[in-house]
Amino acid sequence: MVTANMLLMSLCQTQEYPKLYLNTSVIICFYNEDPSTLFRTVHSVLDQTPAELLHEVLLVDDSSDGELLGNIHNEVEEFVGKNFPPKVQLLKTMKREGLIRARIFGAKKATGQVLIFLDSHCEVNREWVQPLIARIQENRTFVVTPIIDIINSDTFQYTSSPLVRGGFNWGLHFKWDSLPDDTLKTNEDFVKPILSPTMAGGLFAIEREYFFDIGEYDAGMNVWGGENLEISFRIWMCGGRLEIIPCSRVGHVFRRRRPYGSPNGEDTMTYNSLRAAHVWLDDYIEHFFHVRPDARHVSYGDVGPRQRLRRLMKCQSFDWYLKNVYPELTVPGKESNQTAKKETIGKLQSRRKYHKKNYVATYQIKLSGSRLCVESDKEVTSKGSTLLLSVCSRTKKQLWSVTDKGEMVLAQMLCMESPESSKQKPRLSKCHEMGGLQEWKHHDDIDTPVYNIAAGLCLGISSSGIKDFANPNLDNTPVIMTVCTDTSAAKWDFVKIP
Ligand code: UD2
Ligand code: MN
Repeated sequence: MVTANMLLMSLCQTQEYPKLYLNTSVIICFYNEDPSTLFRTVHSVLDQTPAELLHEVLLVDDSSDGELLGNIHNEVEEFVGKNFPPKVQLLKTMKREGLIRARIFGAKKATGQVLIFLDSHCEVNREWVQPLIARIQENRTFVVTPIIDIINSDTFQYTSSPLVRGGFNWGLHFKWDSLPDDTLKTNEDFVKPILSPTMAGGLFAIEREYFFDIGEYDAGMNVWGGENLEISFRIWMCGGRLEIIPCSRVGHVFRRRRPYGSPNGEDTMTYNSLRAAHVWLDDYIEHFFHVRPDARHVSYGDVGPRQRLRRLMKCQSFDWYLKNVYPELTVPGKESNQTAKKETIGKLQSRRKYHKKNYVATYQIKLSGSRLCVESDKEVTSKGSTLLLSVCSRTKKQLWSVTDKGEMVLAQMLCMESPESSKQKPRLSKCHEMGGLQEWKHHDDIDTPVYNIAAGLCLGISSSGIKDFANPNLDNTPVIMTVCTDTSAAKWDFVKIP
């Protein structure tokens, strides 16, 4: 089976771009980053970007003060002077500003025509920059992001991410959403820009003057969090457009823990989200307070200048944004017609097609490097069964048939279903044919993560046993759902049963 990502790679290789005439300033802010990781990021940019398109790389030290890592600034300064060409420059803020003001600081020093922001722990992939610049050349109000691939924080192993887009929930947390139905119909659809309601935040390209025209960032935001939704709302509501460009890929180290806090222990995510909400959400702010009652009386500084900016630019309402850009978001109390309709159709279809599944192949799902397979803890007909690891054998309880919709059906009876949060375990459930928690992404060979987009989680085993795959005590270990970058997320071999 050709996976979506293999298809994408071959399609991207044959893409042709127009003559590229905009050059770029790559801006990398860092605070207490391990210098070797920062250098790795810079090396990848120098190696993978055509020199004529790379005007400069600005490293912005946000006044790092890490004790564990020694004097980071001096170390970076010395290394940059010795090992990098003059177009790599090191800058430093006067005091710790947080990533939002550090990025504004970098942007103001930049002189390239396109700004590209990267986190300080990335690895850009082949031909990453061309598709981004090409798109901005078409229209300066397009703000574009690469697909963010995953670099494992323990091994630095690089894994490609599935095609998803950015959304958020009413707690104003960013989340990944699967693409709307019918987005990917033809081969060309796989390489075309994907409209995205929001961006993850760290990695994007924007024409330099446009960045300032639409109000850079809210400089009143502190340290970390929320600025990604704020700039996303602003771009869409004030006449721009946010896209993911599938042929541009950049790996990012997803860490279990950030190596810093905020200076006064302040919850900057809430503070910043409140600022964004008061400027952009109009009456919809009540939905935020509904899930965050604690935030209603938290102070958020002065947002007057940002509200004036919104008026000055004559931006659209949040209602417009929800209707036109993100109709998929459920507004509490207003079940959208679209979802209601989809559900009815879905139910009808599942009744009609229940016995006519398109099976692609049947597999045992083996924990990589072990002799243990995923098995149901009860009979294959038993709804609600949880899953555990057991020595691989050709019992019905271990035979998973994969359908063309990404379902994994045990003994062609019940579907593996992910819970919504990692607090619960995956279980066997009646197949409903509507994707969601029953839709899984994986490669059909060895060493693959098994990802559930709807849950945003991966199949794993409880972390106690994972380091020692040969350990026979892993027998009977429960299978769980876990954050994909966590050590308890496992790699699996899909062993095809002829
Ligand atoms: C994500 C974004 C990140 C940012 C954040 C929300 C991706 C891949 N990453 O979190 O870019 O949008 O969401 O705010 O989309 N930094 C400073 N000063 C500080 C703190 C951080 O310069 O006071 C730097 C840090 O070294 C890094 C960047 O800002 O290069 C982003 O920080 P992060 O990697 O801790 O954020 P991340 O990836 O968890
Ligand atoms: Mn990061």
